[in-house]
Amino acid sequence: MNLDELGWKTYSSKIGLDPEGFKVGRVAVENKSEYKLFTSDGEVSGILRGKVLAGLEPDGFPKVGDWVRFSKLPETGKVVIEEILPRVSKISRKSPQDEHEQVIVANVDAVVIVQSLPDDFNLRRLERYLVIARQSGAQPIVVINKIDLHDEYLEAIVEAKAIAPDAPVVAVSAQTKQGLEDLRDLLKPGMSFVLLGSSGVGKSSIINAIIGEDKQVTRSIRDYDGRGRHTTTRREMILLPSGAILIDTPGMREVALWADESEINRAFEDVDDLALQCRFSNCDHDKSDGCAIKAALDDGRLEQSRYQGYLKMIREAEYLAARGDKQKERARNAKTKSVHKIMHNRLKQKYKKD
Ligand SMILES: Nc1nc2c(ncn2[C@@H]2O[C@H](COP(=O)(O)OP(=O)(O)OP(=O)(O)O)[C@@H](O)[C@H]2O)c(=O)[nH]1
Ligand SMILES: [Mg+2]
Ligand SMILES: [Zn+2]
Repeated sequence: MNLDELGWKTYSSKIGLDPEGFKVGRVAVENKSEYKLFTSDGEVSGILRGKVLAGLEPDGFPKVGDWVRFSKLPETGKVVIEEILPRVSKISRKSPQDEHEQVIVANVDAVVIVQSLPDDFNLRRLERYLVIARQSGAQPIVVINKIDLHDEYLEAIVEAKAIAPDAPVVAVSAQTKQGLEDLRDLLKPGMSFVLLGSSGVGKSSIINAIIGEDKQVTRSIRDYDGRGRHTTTRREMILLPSGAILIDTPGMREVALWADESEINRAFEDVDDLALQCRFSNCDHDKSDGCAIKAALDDGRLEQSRYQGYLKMIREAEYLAARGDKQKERARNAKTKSVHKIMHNRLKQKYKKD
């Protein structure tokens, strides 16, 4: 492994860093207390220095895709992660447990959003994934899988393109390998990609089909009972022979947004453009006169379901924004407290010695 095979060139060109004088590696897997790192010396196991301090920051722990600086621990063969290098992108969602930001993976160049025919193709969900991708700083790519199960997949491509005009949309079958070349062409060497999508859409199968061996575990479709059991249980970085870097993830049950209003508006340019055409700048898009959105809903230029999906996301963003201020305050307090405690203990030690 050399650093460029891990995507260092793409990363460092964005961040302007030169690893001269320190050792860097990339987080390939997060285990409970250890991290599998890919480094120029191969695969190593890393533990985190300053775990307590890392835990005070909402996204202070290393995530798959992170570049880290490490030092060697003598004898054990393990290394210590000293620092997480700046992230150029991060995929975040709202944590199902505590409604904080949860970083799923870091430093990816593109998000491969996977849906499958016939049952998991859903435009409203696709819109949510597109907002997540936009918010992350990575490019979206839309993959429609299992086209062997559905003859009318061309329609699905047209529908997906309509709501993701600036993203490549490819239709594939991981089983028959149809369309796979189109996807492979998008997976450029040295670039990092994360596959996102519901459980069972075939994310791991696509990775296996691309590398041509059954590396990732997949499950027989008979075993899918709709209760949302995941086959893939952890995020994992996989280096393709072609030089592209993929991250497989467990299916998301709920696409909980961590996004702000401006990113949502960018993903809904059509709605945003309409709002600019309303007669009054403070239009409520409900009872106001001369509302361009209402007009477009009436004559079918804007689909009701798309508009409702948009409103729902905006409400979620407003809720998060309102909570965000409180959370920041709490995090600040927690940090001050712990720093005080550390100072206090140091003083106690000092006076003991004196
Ligand atoms: N017919 C057909 N079946 C497929 C295709 N791709 C995947 N499958 C099947 O769909 C099932 C789920 O595939 P996985 O690759 O495990 O799905 P996943 O998205 O990785 O699921 P999680 O790891 O649980 O998130 C398996 O039984 C696959 O064999 C396809 O293109 N066509
Ligand atoms: Mg999987
Ligand atoms: Zn209006």
